[in-house]
This record gives sequence, structure tokens and C-alpha cells, in this order.
Amino acid sequence: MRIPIQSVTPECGHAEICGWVHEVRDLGGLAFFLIRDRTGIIQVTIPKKKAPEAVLAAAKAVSRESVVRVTGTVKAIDKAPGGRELVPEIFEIVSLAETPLPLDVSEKVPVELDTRLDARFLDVRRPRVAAVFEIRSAALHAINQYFHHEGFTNITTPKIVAAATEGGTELFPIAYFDKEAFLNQSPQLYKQMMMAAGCEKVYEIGPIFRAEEHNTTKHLNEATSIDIEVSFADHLEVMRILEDLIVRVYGYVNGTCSSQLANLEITNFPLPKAPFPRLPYGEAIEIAKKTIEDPIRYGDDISPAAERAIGAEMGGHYFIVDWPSEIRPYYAMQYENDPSICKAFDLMHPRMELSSGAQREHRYDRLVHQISRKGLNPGSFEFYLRPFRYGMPPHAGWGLGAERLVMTMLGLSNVREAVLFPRDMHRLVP
Ligand code: AMO
Repeated sequence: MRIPIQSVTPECGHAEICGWVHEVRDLGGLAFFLIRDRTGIIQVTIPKKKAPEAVLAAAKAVSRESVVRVTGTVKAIDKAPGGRELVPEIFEIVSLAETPLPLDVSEKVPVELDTRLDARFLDVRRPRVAAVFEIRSAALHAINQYFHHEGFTNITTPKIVAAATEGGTELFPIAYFDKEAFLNQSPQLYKQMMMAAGCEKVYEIGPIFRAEEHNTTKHLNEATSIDIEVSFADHLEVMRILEDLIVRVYGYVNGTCSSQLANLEITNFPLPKAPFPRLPYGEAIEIAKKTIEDPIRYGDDISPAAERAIGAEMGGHYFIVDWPSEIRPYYAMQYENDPSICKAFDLMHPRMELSSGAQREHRYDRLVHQISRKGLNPGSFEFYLRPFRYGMPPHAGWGLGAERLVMTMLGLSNVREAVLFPRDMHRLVP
């Protein structure tokens, strides 16, 4: 029976392994193979004079990255990985790999990201790439666990919708029988409707679609959003949930992913501490003004250069709070004493924005007014507005980009490295 390579020790005596041919070396009288599965690597040593005919024939025919099944004797040997080797009685080619390979899995030759993404199935065979997705999986596990522990209900909302959520420009239209429809940009309207449904605390982890035409290292056209909405909560309360979650996720990854972090050569894994500083938007703009060359004024969006300048000053995770109402969506609640600013926030990593959120406007008349003020037609939001007329509690929430969370946590240079099959302007396949 097959055993994971990691579990093969000299004490096994005899073992069967299955895996991919990682490296081949022929030293005259001896042939060496490194065989890899997801748990590790083992050396298979074939003494040419003593090995069975069938083993020699297979060893000669096999190519790198083929799948093989090897059964043999385990011997202790200092020089081999893990201090042991396997001397085969059976060496079977299960699935022969074509040559040449589209990329070098043994990581000796540097590869362009595009080549890697074109051959993602091979790319993920590389231990450092697999590590990213194992850590992403662990992070999402920790997030699910956190929400369940905190009494949130996991919801799933439609991705095919009739109206824009975050403004009309970034929509992907789709053919939906004889109707106009779009891929959803955010579960925003639905998670708010679930507050009217009395759910009180909901979360969703799902895809969001943005037809953004800029090709940057931190934008995807299909991303994964971690969304929450909480009734009877204000923006301050959901900010506390967000920072608590970030601290927990980093802690969980640090505690459970040591081999993956080692594969990524991350020795100094940062552990953020809550509470994160709260920086009012006006002060953030002042910091940016001092540092960046491009002109920036109160009321502007925070540009990538400004984001970096402010991030450098702040050093770790922080919130930008008290945003001008003008540049936040209609659903954000304005301050009673100064309606020019609203109860919206962004969670920032020094490199980029990770999350946006707000206390929402739950009062029907004011919400309709705010929709109109943004130049939108309340008539096209009827399905969303209706619940606000039948008992909508005050509520707040946020959306956190899963890819940006993983990217910043692991210091990846491109957000595409945190997605298996990224979608961008030029990439629809694989
Ligand atoms: P926002 O549009 O700021 O807010 O999105 C929330 C977070 O989702 C991630 N994100 C993206 N990641 C990669 N590529 C993209 N194109 C992309 N777009 C968004 C970011 C971002 O911070 N409805 C609100 C949230 C709320 O108020 O609850 C919203 O969608 O990390």
C-alpha cells in the first residue's frame, strides 16, 4: 500500500511510494531519482548491475515529472534527503510526462509569471507555490472558524444580478435569457437585506466580479471577498471584529503552517497586534501631501503613491476613518453633526487597501436621498430599498479581499500569485 513520502523511514524496511519524478541523475553504475509527492521528496537509487530488468527499462524510459510507483527496500543513508533512500524492486511508470516541460518544477530556472500561470498545474507542483495555496486554505479555515465561534451565519448570495452595487462602471454584463443581467460586484445589497431578515450576524466568502480595465499587481477581475454584516452594530464595532480577525488569522497561520512558511523562506512572520491605529482621512491626506510629488487634495481618492507614502509612515496595519461622504458609496451613514464626512473606513496594510466598510444608512428616507444625491435612480434599487420600509435595524459591515490578505501576509509581489487561475484583462484561460 502507498505511503506518503514524508512517512518513509529506514524503520519501514520496505515501502511503496507514488509521486512525480523531480530529478534524474545518472552516475554510470548508479541511477538516482528524486521522487516527490505533496509531503516530501525521497531518493530512489538503482544499482544498474543488480537491479531487475523491468526496473532498468522503466528507469531508462521515464522522464522528469512523470508519475511513478516505486516499491522497494528503505535504507538509511546520510547524504540523501531525509537520511534515507529507496532501492526499488518495482519501478512502474504510471503516467509518462512529455518533454520538454513547459516550466522547470525543480525551481532551478527562473520562470516568468505568465509562463507559470499558463501551466499552473505544473507551477503548483513546486513546493513554494503549493505553500501559498496551503496557507490560503489555512487562512480561510481560520476565518470560517472565527465566524462560527462568534455566532455568525454563513450565507450565499446570488452572483447573477440585475443591478450594480458599487456604481455602474465596473460591471460585466451577461446574457440571461431575454433580460439584462450582470455578474455581482459585491454581496453588499444582499447582506444588508439579511439584516432586515433578522439574521443579525452574517458572513459570506465568495467571488466578486469587477470589470476594471486597469492591469495592476493588486487588481483582479474576479476576486474572493470575505464579507460580513452585523445588526445593532456601528462602524467601530465591526472595525474591532476586523482587527481581531486579522490578528487571529496571522496567529493561526503562524501556528499551523511552519513548513509552508519555511518553503517560502519566511523566517520573520509578522504578527500584527490590535488595536490598529485609526487615522482620520484628513490626516492621511496631510501625510501624503508632505511626501508625494503628485498633487493630492482633501476629497481625492487615495492614490497608490499616497497609499504607499501613508503606509510607510504608519508601519503596520491601520484604519483610515472619517471619509468625505462625497467619495464613499450611498449606503454609508453620514455623521449627524457633520454630514460631509461619513462612518466609513478602510483597513490598510502598509502596501495597500485590504478592506472597506461602514456603518450603513438604515433609515429609508435618508437612504433614498443619498442614492439620488449620487445621481442614481432609486427606482432601480427597489428590491434593495423595500426591506428598509419594514423594520430595518441599524447595521454595519465590511468586505475584505482574500487575495490581498494572502498577498500582503506572504509578501507576494503580484496578487495573481494568490489565485490559482487569475482572471485579468488578458487572461481568461486556463
Ligand atoms: P470594496 O469595493 O472596497 O468594498 O471591496 C472590498 C475589498 O475587496 C477587495 N477587492 C479586490 N481585490 C482584488 N481585485 C479587485 N478588483 C478588487 N476589488 C475589491 C479589496 C477591497 O478592499 N461593498 C463594499 C464592502 C463593504 O462596505 O462591506 C465593497 O465591495 O481588498
